[in-house]
Amino acid sequence: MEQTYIMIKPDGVQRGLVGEIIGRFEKRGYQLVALKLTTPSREHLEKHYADLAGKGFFKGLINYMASGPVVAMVWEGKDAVKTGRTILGATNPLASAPGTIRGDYAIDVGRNVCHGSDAVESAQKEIALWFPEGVQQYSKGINSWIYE
Ligand code: YYY
Ligand code: MG
Repeated sequence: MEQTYIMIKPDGVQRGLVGEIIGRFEKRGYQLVALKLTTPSREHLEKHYADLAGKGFFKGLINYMASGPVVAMVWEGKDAVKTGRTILGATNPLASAPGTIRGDYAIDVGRNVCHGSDAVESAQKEIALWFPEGVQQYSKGINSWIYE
């Protein structure tokens, strides 16, 4: 089964959106296989966002992401990476449809509440970076009511 790295950013934690965001993935049918509340170092965030190091917004992005605890999670299920991005909405919240997390709860791109891996390969890298200890493996009896 595919896994994706989903993170509630410091603004999502401060604004009390943790339960709401987790609930959307749970209710959709995805399975939580790793979860922690952690305040990442700038060095760790620079690794996570290494692909964006040349961008003008990079310094602001690192400052924002280092400003408080984040909720780091791994969600597992069919097509988890692409569907995870659909659940989050577009990078710019003003371009996100209502019904998505960003479309319901955010306005500015630099305060867009959540992160989701953009490809299976980046998901694997991000999961290894945030959960070097590994994730949980367990089966849920409800799966036969979610998957045919
Ligand atoms: O994957 P996603 O989070 O949707 O967007 P990325 O292009 O990977 O950028 C990561 C992060 O950077 C984005 O969630 C907000 C911030 N950002 C920004 O502050 N200003 C931009 N013009 C683009 C991205
Ligand atoms: Mg991205």
